[in-house]
Amino acid sequence: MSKVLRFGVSLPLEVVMKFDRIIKNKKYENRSKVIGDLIRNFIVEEQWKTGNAISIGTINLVYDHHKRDLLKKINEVQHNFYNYIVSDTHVHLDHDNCLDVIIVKGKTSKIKDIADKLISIKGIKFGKLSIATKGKDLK
Ligand code: NI
Repeated sequence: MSKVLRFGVSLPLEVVMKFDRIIKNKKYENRSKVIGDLIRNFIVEEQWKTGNAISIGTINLVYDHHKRDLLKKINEVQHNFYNYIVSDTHVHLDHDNCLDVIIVKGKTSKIKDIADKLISIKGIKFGKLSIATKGKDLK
């Protein structure tokens, strides 16, 4: 198990009171877990900025499958970057609309590039990239 360091934080009372209300609503048991999560998020976000960190991400795409050439273009982008694509799950939302959840793994800069290429395809109604971390360097 890794060593633990305790440290004090000084904040205005009203900030702490608001913070405590929020963490109570979010079902956290104590401040340490929340502050730890915030610090880990901060570390991961800083790693993304370098673009070199190996990350895992999900790209959500919502589109009308009747749109001309749309499926072909989505497939083309994925085949162009096949070694970064972990999986592609397709959900038929209704008669017209589909959701693709594409899991990608690789350098953060490449993941963002692939997401931009997919989301910018004409006919995509909604597109969003969510990047996570592989968690390897986090305790
Ligand atoms: Ni469908």
